Amino acid sequence: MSADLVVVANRLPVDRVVADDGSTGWRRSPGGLVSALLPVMQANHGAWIGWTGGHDREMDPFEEEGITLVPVALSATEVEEYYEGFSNDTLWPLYHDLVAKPSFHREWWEAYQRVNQRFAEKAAEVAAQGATVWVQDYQLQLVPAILRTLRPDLKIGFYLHIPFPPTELFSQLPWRRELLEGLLGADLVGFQMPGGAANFVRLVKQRVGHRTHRDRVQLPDGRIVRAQAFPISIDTQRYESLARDEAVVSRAQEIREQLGNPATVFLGIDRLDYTKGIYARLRAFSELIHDGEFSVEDAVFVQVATPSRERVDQYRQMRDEIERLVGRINGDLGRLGRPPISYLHSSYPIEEMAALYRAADVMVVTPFRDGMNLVAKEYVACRTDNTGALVLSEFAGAAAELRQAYLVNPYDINGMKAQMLAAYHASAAERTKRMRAMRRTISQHDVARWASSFLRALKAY
Ligand code: GDG
Repeated sequence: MSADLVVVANRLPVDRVVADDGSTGWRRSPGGLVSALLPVMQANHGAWIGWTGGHDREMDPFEEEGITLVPVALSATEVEEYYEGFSNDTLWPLYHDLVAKPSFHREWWEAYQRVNQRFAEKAAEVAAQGATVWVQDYQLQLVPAILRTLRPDLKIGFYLHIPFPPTELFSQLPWRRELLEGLLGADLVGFQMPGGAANFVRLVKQRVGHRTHRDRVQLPDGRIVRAQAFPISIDTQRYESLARDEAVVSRAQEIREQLGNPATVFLGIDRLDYTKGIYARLRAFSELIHDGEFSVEDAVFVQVATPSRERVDQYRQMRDEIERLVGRINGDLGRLGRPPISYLHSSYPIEEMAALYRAADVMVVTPFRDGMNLVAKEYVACRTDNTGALVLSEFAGAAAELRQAYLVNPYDINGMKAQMLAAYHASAAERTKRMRAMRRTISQHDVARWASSFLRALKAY
């Protein structure tokens, strides 16, 4: 097999499904990355290398959605050490400003190296002569350098979906130099924000000792690596047309009725993750009721918390803390049939997500640190009538583009309360003015444009 465009990601773009008769098949995973990349991959004899999500035996490549899928097998121990361990309990907290304390374990690092080697070998096997390989995200930062050694003929791009931390934080990592050298195997290293790219270049100079100039790193062998920002986005049109769909419109109406037709519906939708600031935001909302700013008849908060990484300890603890808080708030401030917070620990089809976005007057997105945050952009895309208000953390990448949101510092509960209240009281004209401007931004910057601008920059190299 020889593919001209190869994507290497932790997960394949499909999920295994079991039918009623017990037979198994594959279904395309939800998410913008998959729908943005599929058309380019279909047009370029594409191959996608990734883990299936289970504890697998070796599996042969197969065709699905017009591209070749190449499964990578992970043992149960590797899932524990490479994925839950090094990726999600070392790198994830370290790259998100130490919102939680990262664990450093030498066995996890060894598994991370081993698994990265396996992904790189697969890519070397399936890529055609001179092909383009695009490696995705923090789980695979060693792949570019391993792949370059195996296949110097390839064009290699890397994209980091999460923030790249400041030098002082990154430097805690016992394997900091190896990770930087791993990334330097790429021709182009893409980040969400210019700040991440600048952090990377500074670290390379400091820790690896290469010469750098602006967004360029000069390697001793003459090769140049560029580090640039490519802020990711969503399939804007898809969300707009979903939001206009009749079934979605009437479901949005029904959601408001089920909530008891309050004047204002606040909404939060997040993976249940400690970076997302769910606890502080619910506390801020409850204090507004407690302070008498509005009552449970006036406003309710719907919080969807999608289950995530449930085998990692810190996630279990955080879930307990949030659920205790919700219970306390509803117990203290609720009335019969009127809990101030409707908390849903569940995931939903995209149509239900669009209905929730349509049903919400104020969307509250308050991560302590977030590479981009697509939920904020999806909300804006679904407000096709220019209504609604967005409360958004300054520390989400999305804040650089969605300047007309009610921006907050999620560490400042009083500041957050003030902005939630400003969004609550804003006139229809004020909300429309802000929403219209944000909608213009995301209609011009969608995920297809993100993918094509990265690939164009890589090819132009
Ligand atoms: C990482 C970075 C960066 C959530 N619950 C359901 C559901 N979702 C969808 C949302 C959204 C996506 O998941 C979450 O994306 P975010 O960007 O908000 O956050 P992360 O998962 O942390 O993503 C982030 C992103 O990568 C892309 O580069 O923006 O900063 O952390 O699309 O809609 N979708 C469905 N049901 C759910 O219950 N269908």
